[in-house]
Amino acid sequence: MMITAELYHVPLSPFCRKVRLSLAEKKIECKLIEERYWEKDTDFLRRNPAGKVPVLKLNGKVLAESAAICEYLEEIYPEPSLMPSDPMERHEVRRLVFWFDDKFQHEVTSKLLYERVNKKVTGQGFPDSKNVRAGLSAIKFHLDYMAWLLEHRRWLAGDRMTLADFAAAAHLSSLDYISDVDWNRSGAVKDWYAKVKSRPAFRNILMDQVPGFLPPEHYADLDF
Ligand SMILES: N[C@@H](CCC(=O)N[C@@H](CS)C(=O)NCC(=O)O)C(=O)O
Repeated sequence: MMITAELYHVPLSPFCRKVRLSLAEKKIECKLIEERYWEKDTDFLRRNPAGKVPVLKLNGKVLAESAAICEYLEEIYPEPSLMPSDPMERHEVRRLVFWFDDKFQHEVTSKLLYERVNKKVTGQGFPDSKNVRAGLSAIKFHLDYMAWLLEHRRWLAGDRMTLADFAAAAHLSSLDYISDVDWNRSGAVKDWYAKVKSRPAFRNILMDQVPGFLPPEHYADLDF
């Protein structure tokens, strides 16, 4: 059966990027539709009453919440798999997906990306320097934690690439677009990101352009 997929998204949203990566890894072609979620369009709110992106329209079905979307994709398109089969290993993937989408989001992404980009795009004024300082300090702890994980494993959640790697790479790539990741802090994290970044599934994300924000040269460079 032919698959039809449309993703309502914004380019630098890590939640949208995680879904884009899952779709691309599973070779599901998807039409991207930019959604100005802050304008709270009624059609958009009908699709997702939470008023958040991503929203995926897949074969006529409307799906919301990035974790729920990715698990659904995994269930109906199990190959290539982004979840291990062992329950404890699945738990580790989910723990790390939440680590990035909850803790990292709260402590880093919202303090840097939202301050520097979302505020400007949505007309909410200038970055709060206190938040930016807090984000720049917190990202160091997170990079060190990733480095520690990668000392023991080939990928973040174990010896295979999983959804946890996509969740982390989605946040870090959005922050890299605004030059907020110090890749010199850990060779292990840099090598891991080089591996994820060089996957065909990542290509589309490296081509994103956000008007008013120019990415650094290394952003799309596989040999950064
Ligand atoms: N838990 C949601 C979070 C999605 C989210 O916060 N998306 C942001 C853009 S990065 C958004 O749409 N925010 C609008 C709002 O919170 O009203 C998910 O994983 O899908």
